[in-house]
Amino acid sequence: MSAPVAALVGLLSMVAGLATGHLVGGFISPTASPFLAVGASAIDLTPLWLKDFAVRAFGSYDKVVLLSGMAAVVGLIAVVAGLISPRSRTPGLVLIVVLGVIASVAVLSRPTAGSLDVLAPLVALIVSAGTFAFLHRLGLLSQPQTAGEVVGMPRRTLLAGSVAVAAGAGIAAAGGQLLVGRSGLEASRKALGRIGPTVTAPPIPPGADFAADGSPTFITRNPDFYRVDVNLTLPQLRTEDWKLRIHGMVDREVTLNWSELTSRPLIERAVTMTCVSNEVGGPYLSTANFTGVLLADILKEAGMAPGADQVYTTSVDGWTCGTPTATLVDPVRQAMLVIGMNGEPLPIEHGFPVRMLVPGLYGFVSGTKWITDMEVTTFDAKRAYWLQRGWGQRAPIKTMSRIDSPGSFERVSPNTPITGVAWAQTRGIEKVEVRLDHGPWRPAELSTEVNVDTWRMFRLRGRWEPGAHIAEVRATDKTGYTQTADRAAPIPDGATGWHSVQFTVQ
Ligand SMILES: Nc1nc2c(c(=O)[nH]1)N[C@H]1C(S)=C(S)[C@@H](COP(=O)(O)O)O[C@H]1N2
Ligand SMILES: [Mo]
Repeated sequence: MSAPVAALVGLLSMVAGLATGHLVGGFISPTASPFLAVGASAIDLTPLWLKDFAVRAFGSYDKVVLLSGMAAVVGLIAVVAGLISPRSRTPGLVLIVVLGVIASVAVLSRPTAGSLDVLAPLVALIVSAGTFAFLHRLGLLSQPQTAGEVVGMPRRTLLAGSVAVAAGAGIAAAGGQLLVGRSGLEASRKALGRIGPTVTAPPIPPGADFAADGSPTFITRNPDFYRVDVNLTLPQLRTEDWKLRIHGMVDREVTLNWSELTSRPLIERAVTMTCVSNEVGGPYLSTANFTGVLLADILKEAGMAPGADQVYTTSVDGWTCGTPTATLVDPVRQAMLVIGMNGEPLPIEHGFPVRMLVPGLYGFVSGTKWITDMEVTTFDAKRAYWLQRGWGQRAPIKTMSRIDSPGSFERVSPNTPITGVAWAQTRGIEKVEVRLDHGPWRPAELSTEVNVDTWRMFRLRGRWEPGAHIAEVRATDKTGYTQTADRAAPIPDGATGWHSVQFTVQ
């Protein structure tokens, strides 16, 4: 058959298979979807330099980019499957079987995989192969028998067959997508109602931000809170099924279920979380009132052995994180197992039903979402997910600051204040200075401090000359340390350097 027809046959068969697999995955578990499972495996296998490049180039769109890239690669292979089968369908079928096996391995190697999950890639394989055989036959029949002769009927049949396959695939994919994002878990999360702590956080004072002048609001709304994780699909973990096992170098193992955890004293605290991947001036930091149980109390009950220096935590989907034991029992820092965020149950994308939070540490060494396992161990014995991929072992949050207004290359009026945020969790912000056009540093006004584990806003008022300007900012924390101009990349343990913004006064 002709190349375009062969390519179409290959492409449609692949789409039909993947869409049906996605639908079956929707019924079993999102990670059973062959397409999503291959994507998730790709994330885990991506070499560091590529991951780094993807985050830098595409920011939080890296997952969309990954899925589109995968679609392009799979599409290309599908076209090849068609092109290598101009007469016999065998070469194409062999290629489809190879892909089916790869998808099955990807599905079964997901940490949360159940044995039923393999049904999704199997169905995908059968549908793909069946569609290929069917369309291939129609394709052959529709070809001119001898030069110049066109066979009318079968060509129309090929067209009808193709349209039917495409429509069926579309419906299956859409159905799968609906099921993958099904609202069952969201409903049971909502049913928990407001999370009422035993000890509520003090109200946020009115002077805690300069939002009216362009700083972020002190509390970040849950939907606006930055999100960073390696997940293509969100773990669907119900409170009834949640359990946390604390074991390893302990005097006695402790296992907690949801009601055991939530019947303990619940404290609420405002904390600013930060991601180590945040570039100078970047968006990966947010603040919320977090409600949870003090980890120090739970770890005291378990009794940690003196030689233990790492608490190695695992989420339900197998992501791991290593946290220094000392930071978890520090009475000042108040590390928590978090169940509530701004009065609501933890949103699913932020770790529902339970996550870890350690003020002062970047999220990758402290913020385990969907947490189910806690092993008391040593840094020598176990290496966590990001440590295996070149990031640091111990990562306290660095003293940093960011200008939020004026925005980059914004045109503003002469009396526009320069505002932004500074953060130095556990130490607190002492001073923020701003300078214009490399002139002298000028102390900025600071917002009311809420606690040392949260960000603090700054504002510099003035009348700026018309024309182009560059503003720079640097913060000093309460230990007396002032940010230096030395630029460091986020990897391995956090970016450094002054944030600067160019703007024009009209
Ligand atoms: N299970 C799991 N927990 C995780 C991650 C992850 O990929 N998987 N990412 C961590 C990182 S790098 C950060 S910065 C914080 C971000 O938390 P947030 O998405 O709630 O802001 O979660 C941490 N916890
Ligand atoms: Mo992070």
